Amino acid sequence: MSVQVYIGLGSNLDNPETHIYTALAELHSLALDGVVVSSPLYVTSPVGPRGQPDYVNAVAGFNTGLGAQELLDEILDIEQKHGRQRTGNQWGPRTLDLDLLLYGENVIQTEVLTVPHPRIRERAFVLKPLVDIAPGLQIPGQGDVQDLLGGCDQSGIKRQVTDAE
Ligand code: A4P
Ligand code: MG
Repeated sequence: MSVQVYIGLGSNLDNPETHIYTALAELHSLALDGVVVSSPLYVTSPVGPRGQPDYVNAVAGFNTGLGAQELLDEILDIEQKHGRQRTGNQWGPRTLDLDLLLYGENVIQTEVLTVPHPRIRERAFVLKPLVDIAPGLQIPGQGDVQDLLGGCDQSGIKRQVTDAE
């Protein structure tokens, strides 16, 4: 079995760029062929409580042989390795957030897992990097990623400029 999956990465604490690059490397162990396609990094204005630092966001795509629940468990483990603390502050600052955005074309609703991720369509910080690596992708029940991005406010989304550029 091989399923194409997409993971959203976000960080706004404790050197976010390093958390994102390290997490992208860690995702390789979950990919069937070890290949992970990653978007550019974006610096994004926080959605949620004010007064928190800007985020760094990216999206990764790969094929996996893991089931959806196994994959969720693995990404929650990676979050823990990055010192993620759940403070109960919804949408509050975090060292690393990994969201399972899409698991093939599956629609999944269990007590602990909702796929597609419930807030994809409202979030330019997810849609913009997703369009970069998967233009034309259809989100089950919601439509084309590019159309969804066109309906979002993209003003708070800036490409991260790295030393290499
Ligand atoms: N869970 C259910 N479905 C999923 C899924 N598809 N992927 C459950 C991942 N987890 C899923 O997650 C709580 C539980 O959700 C997990 O244990 C899992 O069983 P969490 O990471 O503790 O919760 P959270 O991330 O704080 O909440 P939520 O509502 O998922 O937050 P979001 O939607 O991820 O938003 N602003 C910018 N600019 N950039 C950001 O990245 N992120 C957030 C968090 C807020 N504002 C942001 C950003
Ligand atoms: Mg989350």
